[in-house]
Amino acid sequence: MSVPIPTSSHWGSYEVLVQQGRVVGVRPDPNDPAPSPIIENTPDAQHHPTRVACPTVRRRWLDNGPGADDRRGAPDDEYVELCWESVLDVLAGELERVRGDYGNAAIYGGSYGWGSAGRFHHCQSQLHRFLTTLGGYTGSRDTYSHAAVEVLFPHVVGARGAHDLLRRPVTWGAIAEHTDLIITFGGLRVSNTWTVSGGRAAHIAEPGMREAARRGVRVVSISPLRDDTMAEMKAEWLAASPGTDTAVLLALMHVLFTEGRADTEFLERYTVGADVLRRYVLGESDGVAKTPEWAGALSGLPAEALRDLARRAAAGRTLVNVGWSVQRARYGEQPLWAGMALAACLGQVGLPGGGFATGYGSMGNYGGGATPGGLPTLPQGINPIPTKIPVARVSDMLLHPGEPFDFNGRRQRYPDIRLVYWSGGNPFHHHQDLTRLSRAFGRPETVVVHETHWTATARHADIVLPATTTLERDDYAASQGDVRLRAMPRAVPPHAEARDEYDTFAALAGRLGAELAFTEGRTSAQWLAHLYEKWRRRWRQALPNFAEFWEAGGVDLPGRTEDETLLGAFRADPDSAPLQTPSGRIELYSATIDGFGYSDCPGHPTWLAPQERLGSQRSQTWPLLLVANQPSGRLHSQQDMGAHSRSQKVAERAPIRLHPDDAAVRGIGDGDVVRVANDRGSCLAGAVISDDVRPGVVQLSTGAWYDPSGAQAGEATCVHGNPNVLTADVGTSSLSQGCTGQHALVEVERYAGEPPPVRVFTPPRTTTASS
Ligand code: PGD
Repeated sequence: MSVPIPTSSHWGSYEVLVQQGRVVGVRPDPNDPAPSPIIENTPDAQHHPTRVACPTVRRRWLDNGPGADDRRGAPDDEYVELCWESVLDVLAGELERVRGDYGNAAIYGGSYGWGSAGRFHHCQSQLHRFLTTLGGYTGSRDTYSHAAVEVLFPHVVGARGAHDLLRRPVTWGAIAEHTDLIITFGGLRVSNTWTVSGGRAAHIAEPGMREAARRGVRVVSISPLRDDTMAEMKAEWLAASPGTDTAVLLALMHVLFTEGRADTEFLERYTVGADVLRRYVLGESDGVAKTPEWAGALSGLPAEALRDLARRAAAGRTLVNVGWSVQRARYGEQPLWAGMALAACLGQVGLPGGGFATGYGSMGNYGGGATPGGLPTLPQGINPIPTKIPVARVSDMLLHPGEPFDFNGRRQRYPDIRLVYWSGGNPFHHHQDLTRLSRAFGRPETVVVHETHWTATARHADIVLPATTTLERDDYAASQGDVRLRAMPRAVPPHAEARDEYDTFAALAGRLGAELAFTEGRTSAQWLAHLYEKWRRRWRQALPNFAEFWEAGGVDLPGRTEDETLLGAFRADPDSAPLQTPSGRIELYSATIDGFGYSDCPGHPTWLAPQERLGSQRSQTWPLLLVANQPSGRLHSQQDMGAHSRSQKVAERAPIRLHPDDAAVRGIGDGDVVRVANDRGSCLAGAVISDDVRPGVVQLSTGAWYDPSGAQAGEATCVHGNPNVLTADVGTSSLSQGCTGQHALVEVERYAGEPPPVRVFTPPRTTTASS
């Protein structure tokens, strides 16, 4: 007889069914209107052989001591199991050595990653708090998700406007009520809405989209993938060539300007730089008119369809949405800025259900209301080391210590990192050009990773400490805009010797004379109550105390807002509620950005032709454009061994979708193993032939565990299908330096012969200290 225990995760709240200390099944939360199938991955992942069982140290590091080592990540590497006390002594000694010899800035604790849901056991907060109590660390800033949004929009709509764009977008309810037309670049992908960083009580986006469709909201989806918008929305699919969205947006503005449909009153009152933009769009400043024919030649979309779309956009309430995937590419700032410019030309910014948005269809909480009152949060302290790198520049930092780089108007230098400390992220999933990343991970003297599983990142570490999963510890979860803070009671005992990271850091802090600073004298249980009560005191209205909250299994979040119109106050009165930009207006031309002098991010929305694009010089060698989007089988690389993720694999490998025409000329059939390659690397994948993919485009989602076991035999850089062996490690631009993992030019061929096995789901060779 199994016992249901409620839990929460980045992919929603659900129940795990527990029998004799093991998770044997899952059940959707009855209060979730659209549960995610990703929950089905949990039982396999929870008890998988790749769980890290004991504290381990790489044999070569143990034998040779700290130092650069280009064999980190070698598939035949050996690990040695040590007892907790010994490994903590070793690690504390190493932290002490690095701090003493090089200073705290030599420790990289940027540690990007989603880790797991839960407000207290949040990996990054725990690590940052720990390193801060030791005197600090080099950190990272912004995200792989949307760095271009984070850096660009403070220039365009001010800091508050940029915050609201991400945190307080118009709800799906308001869209259903007010919007006539959504023009969405990158679609509205349902599987992206299954996940929300931090956990989610209920999935609201999918029902929101259905309701909008039912109420007659029309959707035009500009994307290389038909199913980037769910069939029920009956979207018109404009299958643009990837990376040409800015050209399409400029052409839509061209129609508005030339046909007298641009809202000049709005542009005059609420924006600056409209004239600069207009002259550029009309070709007066550069001699190239951005006509629908011009954009049609780049995007492959019929000029008449663009003309018609611009007219329809001007005729009703229109919402322009640019999905985060679109900005996760070279020059990713441009479609965002051009999207805002189009909304401004339509004169609809600040109207209910109209204007500009970035994030519908990108994550599950977007359009679900806001929780401005915040959530219980573990304080991280103030890091005394000011150095922060743009998060996606990690390989550059490790490979080029001391060298300069540009970022958002500043010239900075990369620090000299000697120790990398990672917890709750998988850079060998999330970073681009993994061969280069592997080289970069060879540079530090020591790499430390806390992990639940033997990911590729753990296999690049010298010291690997086993962490408990969310199911093995008490916590509570909610995300931005959520409806309820949910208790997450421990469901099963810790796997083998896995420990809560709080206890690991407390023990390390104890060895380094910082125990009280880290723990403040509290146990985990006391922290949970303390953080909850601290948060509760902020609300005047009666909320249950911690014991009552825990007993009830949750509390509805107070202070939620649902009825806002983005930039509504600014629209109502731009003089009394100006934006926090230099002009107080929407900056369609930014003198600040122009002043940076970046050729890869000029002072107004500009068409810049990316190299990784159909029709580029490079595409003559690598003729197919790979879209490396977010997977629907799992969250990122998490629980890749789970049932739902496995159900999508083809011949054990990640599925790659090809258009029938592209498959036919290459002699590729459904289910074939294929080799996907370019000059950066190659991977094997399983072919799925589908006309949901635009011709010339192939789609291989991220997140298959990186498996370099066949590399030496020349089989492929990754035999399992991780697209980041193919993507370029280059920033969006000098402005944001964001991740550009979405697009890569490749060639695909049938794999001749017997494909090599996928070995990554077998843990690395481990021995005990005495053997
Ligand atoms: P995850 O697989 O979620 O990927 O990159 P991210 O690193 O967040 O990694 C989280 C890790 O945390 C997992 O390995 C998991 O096992 C571990 N973990 C879970 N719980 C715990 C815990 O309690 N303790 C510890 N120590 N570890 C834990 C995601 C990133 O990838 C993101 S956000 C985006 S948007 C990017 N998207 C793309 C893309 O679109 N295209 C490409 N090519 N590349 C991308 N990379 C980026």
